[in-house]
Amino acid sequence: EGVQPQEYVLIKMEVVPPFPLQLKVLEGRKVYLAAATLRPETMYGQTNCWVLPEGKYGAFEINETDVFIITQRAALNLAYQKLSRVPEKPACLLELTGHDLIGLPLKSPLAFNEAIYSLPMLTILTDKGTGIVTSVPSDSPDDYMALQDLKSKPALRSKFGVKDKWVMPFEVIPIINIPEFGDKSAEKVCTDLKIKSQNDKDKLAEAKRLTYLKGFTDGTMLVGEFSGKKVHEAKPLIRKKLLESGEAVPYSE
Ligand code: A2H
Repeated sequence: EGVQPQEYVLIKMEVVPPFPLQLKVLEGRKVYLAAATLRPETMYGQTNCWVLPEGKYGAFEINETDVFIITQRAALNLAYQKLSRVPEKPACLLELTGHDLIGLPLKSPLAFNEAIYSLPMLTILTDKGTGIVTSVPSDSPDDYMALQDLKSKPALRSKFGVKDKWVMPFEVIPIINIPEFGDKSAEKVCTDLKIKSQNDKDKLAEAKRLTYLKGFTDGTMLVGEFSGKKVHEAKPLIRKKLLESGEAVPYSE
C-alpha cells in the first residue's frame, strides 16, 4: 500500500432478483456487488463486472436494507468508515466464493446496458479495493484484455461456466476521446503493444500508464450529462452525483 490513501468510490451494482439458489437467504434485501473504482466518470462504458473465481467474498449488512458483497478485508475497512449495520463490526450474512457470483445479472449506475453480468478475471488482487471490479473495456486495458480473453476463448468460458449470452453481446462502448488514442483508447493501446492476454503483466502496466495519464489530462467526455467536458472537469462532478444519489459510497484505504 502507498503512503497516500486512495480515494475510491464503491459503485453499487444491484443484483437483479430473483436470486439464484446460492443467494436465496438474502431474498427481500437490496444486494449489491460493490466495485471499487478511481474512474467514476467511465461508468457509462460498463459492459460487465469482474470477480476472482477462487476469491473469498461475503455478503455484509451495511444498514437495515443494503447488503454488499465484498471481501472480508473491505467489509472491515467499511465498518470503520461507518458503513456497517453494527458499528466497527462487519456482519457477514453469507460466505461466498467468486464461483458463486459468476453469471449474476446486475443493474449498475450510469451503465447504458440495462443488465450486465458478473464474469471471471484472474488477475484481481484480494488485498486491494473490494475484490469486485467493474469493467470498462473502452478505457481500461485490464478490462479490455480480460473481456477479449473470454470472447476469443470458448475453453475459458466453459472452464468457468460462462454462458455466451453473458459475454458475446457486449461490445466496447466509446465514452471518452483521447486525441492520441481515439474513442476506444484501451483497445488501441492493447493492439499497438500487441498484448496477448490479461496475464501479459508488463505490457499491461505500460498500456495503463499510457492511457491513464492522457485520459485525465487530454480526454473529453463523449456521452452523458457532461458530454463535451474535459475528463478532469467531469470526474469530480460525476463522483459527486453518484454519491449524492446514493448509487455509490466513498471508500478509502
Ligand atoms: B479502475 P489502483 Cl476505466 N484488483 O476502474 C485489480 N484491479 C482492481 C482491484 C483489485 N482488487 N480493485 C480495483 N481495481 C481496478 C475503472 C478503470 C480503472 C478504468 C481505467 C483504469 C482503471 C474500470 N475498471 O484503473 O492500483 C479498478 O479499475 C487503472 C489502474 O488502486 C480501479 O479503477 O490505482 C483501479 O484498478 C484501482 O487501482
